[in-house]
Amino acid sequence: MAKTLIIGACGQIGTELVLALRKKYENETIIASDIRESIPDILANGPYIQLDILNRDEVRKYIIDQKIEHVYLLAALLSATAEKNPDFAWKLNMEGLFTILDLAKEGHINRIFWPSSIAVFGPTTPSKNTPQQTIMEPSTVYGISKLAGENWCAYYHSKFGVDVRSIRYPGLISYNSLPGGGTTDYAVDIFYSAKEGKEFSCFLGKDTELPMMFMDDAIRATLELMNADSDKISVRTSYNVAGCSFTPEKISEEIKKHLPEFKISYNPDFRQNIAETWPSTIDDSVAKKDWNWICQYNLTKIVSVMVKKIKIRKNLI
Ligand code: NAD
Ligand code: AKB
Repeated sequence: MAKTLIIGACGQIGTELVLALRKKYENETIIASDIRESIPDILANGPYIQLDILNRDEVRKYIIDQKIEHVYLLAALLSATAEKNPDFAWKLNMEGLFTILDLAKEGHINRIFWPSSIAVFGPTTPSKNTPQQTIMEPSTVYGISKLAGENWCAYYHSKFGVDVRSIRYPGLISYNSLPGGGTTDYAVDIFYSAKEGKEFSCFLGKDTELPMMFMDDAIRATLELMNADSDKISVRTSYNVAGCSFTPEKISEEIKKHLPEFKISYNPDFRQNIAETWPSTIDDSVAKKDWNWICQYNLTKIVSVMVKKIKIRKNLI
C-alpha cells in the first residue's frame, strides 16, 4: 500500500479526494496536507500535516523522511483569483510542481498526480468537441501556468522516466466542499442560493456554455488514471475528460424542476471574458480508449443529487 500525500487537501477537490482514498485504502497511509493550520472536521479521520508547498526544503524533508510514494499536488490559484494576482499565481502554480517533479526524478516519489484544466485552451481553440491535441493559446495566467505545467510533466516523463499523470478537469460540482476562486464556481454557488430561497446573481451570461463534471466522476477518473497500468497511458501532458456541458440558463431550468420558485439574474463580470475563451464541449475519446474512462453523471442527475445533498448538509449544521 503506497504511502500517499495530498498537498492542498483542504480545497474543493482535496477534501473529496482524501475521503475517497481513505475509503479505499488504510486511513493511516493517506496523509492530508495544506497550508491551512486547521482542517475541516470532515478530514479529521486520518493524518494531517501543515505544509506550505512553496517551502521547498520543508516539503522535501517531509517526503523523504516519511518515505512518501504517491503525491497528489493540488495547491494552486484558480482562474479568477490568478487574474487578480498573476505573479503569485505563476509562483504557486509552477514552483510547487518543480519541487515534486524533482523529488520524483531523484527517486523519492514513484507516482504523481497533478491536475490540469480546460483553461489550457484559449480563444483560438475549436470550442466544440475540443480534441485532445489542438491549438492551445490560453489567454489567462492560470491557463498559461497549466499549459506550461503539462509540458513540464511530459518532459520529466520522457527525459527522466517520472511517472506523472494528469487530467484536464472541467468545472467541478460538489457538495462536501466549496470551490476556491474559479470561473466555473457559479455552478456550485447557484445551489446555495436556490436552497436558501434567494435570487441568484450569476456572474456569467445566460448562454455561456462550459464543460462541467460532478465531483464523484472527477474523483473516480483520478483514481482510475492513477491505478491504470503505465503502458496504457499514452498521454503524459494531460487527458481531456468530459462530463456534461451546460449554460447558466440550462442549469437554472433544471433546478426549477425541483424548486419552482427559484430565480436567477445575469450580471456578467470579468469572469465572462475568461469563460468566453474556454471550450464549450470536450472530446475525451483518448481517455476512453486508454483507460476506459466513462462519465456517469449528466446534468439531470447532478442537479437532483446537489439539491438533495445541500439540503441535508444545511439541516445538519
Ligand atoms: P482550491 O482552491 O479549492 O484548493 C486549493 C487548496 O490548496 C486550498 O485548500 C489551499 O489552502 C491550498 N493551498 C494554497 N496555497 C498552498 C500552499 N502554498 N501550500 C499548500 N497548500 C496550499 O482548489 P481545487 O478546486 O481543489 O483545485 C485543486 C487543483 O485542481 C488545482 O490545481 C486546480 O487548478 C485544479 N482544477 C480544479 C478545478 C475545479 O473545478 N475545482 C478544475 C480544473 C482544475
Ligand atoms: C476554474 O474555473 O478556474 C476551474 C477550472 C475549470 O480550472 N474550475
